[in-house]
Amino acid sequence: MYCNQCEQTAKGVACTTIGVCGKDETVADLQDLLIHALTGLALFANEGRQKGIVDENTDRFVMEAVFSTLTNVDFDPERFVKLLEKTVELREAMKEKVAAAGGKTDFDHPAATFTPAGDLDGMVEQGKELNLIPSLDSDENIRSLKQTLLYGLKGIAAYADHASILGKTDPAVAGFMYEALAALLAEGLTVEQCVAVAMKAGEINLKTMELLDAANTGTYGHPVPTTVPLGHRKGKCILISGHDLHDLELLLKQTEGKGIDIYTHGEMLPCHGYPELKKYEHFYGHYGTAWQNQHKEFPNFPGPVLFTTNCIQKPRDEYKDRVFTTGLVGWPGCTHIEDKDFTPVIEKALAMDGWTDDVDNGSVMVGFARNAVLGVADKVIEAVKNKDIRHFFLVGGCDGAKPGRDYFTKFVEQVPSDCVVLTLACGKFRFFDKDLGDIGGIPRLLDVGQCNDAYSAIQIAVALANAFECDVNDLPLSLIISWYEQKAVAILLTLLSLGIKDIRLGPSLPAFITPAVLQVLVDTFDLKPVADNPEEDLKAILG
Ligand code: SF4
Ligand code: SF3
Repeated sequence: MYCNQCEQTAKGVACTTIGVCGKDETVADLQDLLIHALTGLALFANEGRQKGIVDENTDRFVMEAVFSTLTNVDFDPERFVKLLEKTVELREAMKEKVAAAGGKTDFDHPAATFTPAGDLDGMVEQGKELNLIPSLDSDENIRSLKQTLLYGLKGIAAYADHASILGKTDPAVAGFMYEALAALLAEGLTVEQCVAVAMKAGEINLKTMELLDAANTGTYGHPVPTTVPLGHRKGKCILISGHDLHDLELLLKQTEGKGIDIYTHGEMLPCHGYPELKKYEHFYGHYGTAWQNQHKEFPNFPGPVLFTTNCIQKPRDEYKDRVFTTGLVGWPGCTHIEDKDFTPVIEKALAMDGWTDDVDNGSVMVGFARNAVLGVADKVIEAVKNKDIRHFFLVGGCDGAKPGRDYFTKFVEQVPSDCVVLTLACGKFRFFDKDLGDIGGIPRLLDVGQCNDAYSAIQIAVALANAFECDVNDLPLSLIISWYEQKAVAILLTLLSLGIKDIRLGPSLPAFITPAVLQVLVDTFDLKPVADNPEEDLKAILG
């Protein structure tokens, strides 16, 4: 195996024997083989697009399959076998349609004719032989850019999948997915060509996140500022993790009147702000922090845990029997709920003790997405004009286990009192419970939402730029981004495609970026790694 798609990759180079995330060689080889098979399908689907062929089932399947290879989503080898078989089945069906429409079908790349072995072991062998990442290109810089593109595509697939679950799709997104997957197979690309496709990925990701925003707010209303208890109350309980709002709604409906309280974990925290979710009386509070702490936190939660998407870690034996998965997330040996009937989770909750006391651990505020923030835009603009607010910092992105991530905690702690911090995604758990007070009634810490709500943060920045009649880069706004998995890569590409400069990225730069590619990013976008300490960055930004 050779995987370096996430920030915690072994030795800052690549995981080659076992993933730091727990992904073993079997799953790594199957995931690589799946990407290979999908590039083959993409050759035909991309050609099909030129002939006006749009197959919604294929579009949806490809998003699910690509999303399944994102870090900390699916660790179950059997599911990859099925995805591989289905990919080739859909490829052959697409090939027939393309042929019937008079399109090109004689692609000579091996991905176009790939046949999976008859069993899991055979497929693992094929994945090993393929050696996907090293084989992407012989030129290390082109390979680096192709990896950037591939990982950005994984992020796009995640957002597209979330949006389509709530009925929002755009054929242009899948069309680009095919074009870009096919581009991974192209030989002789230049750096400029690769950068251009990566920038287009950023644009398409913005479109995809806009779809997801419309899906979430259209279904559940615009988030409103909401206080969320961090303690618990006596009673049976279920913890829900991941990012999927629809799964949460189904769980809330299925547990109504059963005497079970629902608690959010990780990226589900912002769900408390949605009117159509917060209306449930048994949707009680939030438990725990970011994904990397689940080994410490889950043993102490007296109920089952339902995972809806990333980030799952290998469940410890002491709680494995009460971890359930649904949707694309999977861990071998954990009960997977395919049909969204959460009865096994409910039965588990009823069989367990639940909380036996009431504990007040304080609370946090969520719900400062674009509608809420722009609803008080006048106040914000006036505060900036009066110099009550000097600067905005967007401190957000993924969390992770690296010790260097305390940079983000210290950064927020040291932000001067006349500055506002916007945050989103699970990186917020480094400081989410800090009381930063307010500036003239505007809270100094505003939780915009999940990583899935990056669109909302971008819209806030664009609206401020419009109000001040300036470019986003001329706003008193700085982006301090923490990354871990590939949704962050997609968001970064979006920010770059919007021409946003001077982003500080940490805790370390991606292992898949070569020095030459980094130089292109520095020269074009002033992208920089976070400094060793926040004082240095704050001084550089605020002068
Ligand atoms: Fe390693 Fe990250 Fe790949 Fe897991 S996803 S194998 S930790 S690089
Ligand atoms: Fe976090 Fe996995 Fe990226 Fe959604 S939950 S931001 S890491």
